[in-house]
Amino acid sequence: MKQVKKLCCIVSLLLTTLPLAAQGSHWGSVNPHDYQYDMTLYATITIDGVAQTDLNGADIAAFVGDELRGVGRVESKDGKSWIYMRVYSNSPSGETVTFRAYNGVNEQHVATTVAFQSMGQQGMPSTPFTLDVLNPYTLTIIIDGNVETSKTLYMGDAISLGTHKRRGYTFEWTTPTPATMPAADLTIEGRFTINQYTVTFIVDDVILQQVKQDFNTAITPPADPSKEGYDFTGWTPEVDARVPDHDVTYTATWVESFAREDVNHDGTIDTQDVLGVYDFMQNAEGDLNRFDVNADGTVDTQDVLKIYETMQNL
Ligand SMILES: [Ca+2]
Ligand SMILES: [Ca+2]
Repeated sequence: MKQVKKLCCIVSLLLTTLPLAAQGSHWGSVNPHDYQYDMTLYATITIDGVAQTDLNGADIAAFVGDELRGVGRVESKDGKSWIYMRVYSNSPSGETVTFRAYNGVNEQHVATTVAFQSMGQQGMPSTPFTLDVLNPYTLTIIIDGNVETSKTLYMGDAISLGTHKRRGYTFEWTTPTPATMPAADLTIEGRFTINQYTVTFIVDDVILQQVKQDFNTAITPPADPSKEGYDFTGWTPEVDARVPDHDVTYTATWVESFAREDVNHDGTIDTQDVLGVYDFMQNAEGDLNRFDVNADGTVDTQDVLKIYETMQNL
């Protein structure tokens, strides 16, 4: 029983000697004996740019890097209140002191920094200096229903929307896109819409077929056109299998059509064509296919006979 009582005494002694500022602070406590130098701060805060008249609940701590160097406590006198903080260091000057705040739910960012100076003082109870505390907010960017970005930003941070390009599609934002983060969570949404392009088929300067089609859908050309005295040789440029990312026009190309017997392509079948075949047989100059009237792969008297036969039947 005696021992229990003794233990209680030690515990209560420990509690009463703990620094006041450590009580209830989210940030823990600093042992002043670990440090040679200190400075004093008298601060007030803004939260998201709004000056705070009631500092109760403000839980501010000073850091150098990730090392806790001081914890603030709220003091009041004559109807005024301020945050009092001793900040410790083992360097008389040169360290940059940053601050962190906690609102009971979230850790908050503090934009203000102070250059450590041994024996230094920032602010006074009557004129405390201002620590700009910023609440964390979530920026969510949703593209076509999928979350592309979800990150923590603070009021005033620049919002980077990223670039959104897809071949054959047009991108648009469907919600406002502020340049900087407001003091609230923000969701920005955008979507891609497929583009349509005009696909045109032209025959001798006349539009044979013209349709607006979605990008990358299959192109179905019209049936091959025909005209007397000509053979259709295709579309130029060659018809794409699918709609490219621009309008396209295909134009019919033709070659004059001739009977196979009309080897000199003058529109009549006569002895001039026979002479043409003989000439090829002797010199083998020109396109064999053109003089190979019966299309058997060789140019010989059989081709001449074919011309004569046709001349007799005309
Ligand atoms: Ca001829
Ligand atoms: Ca032949």
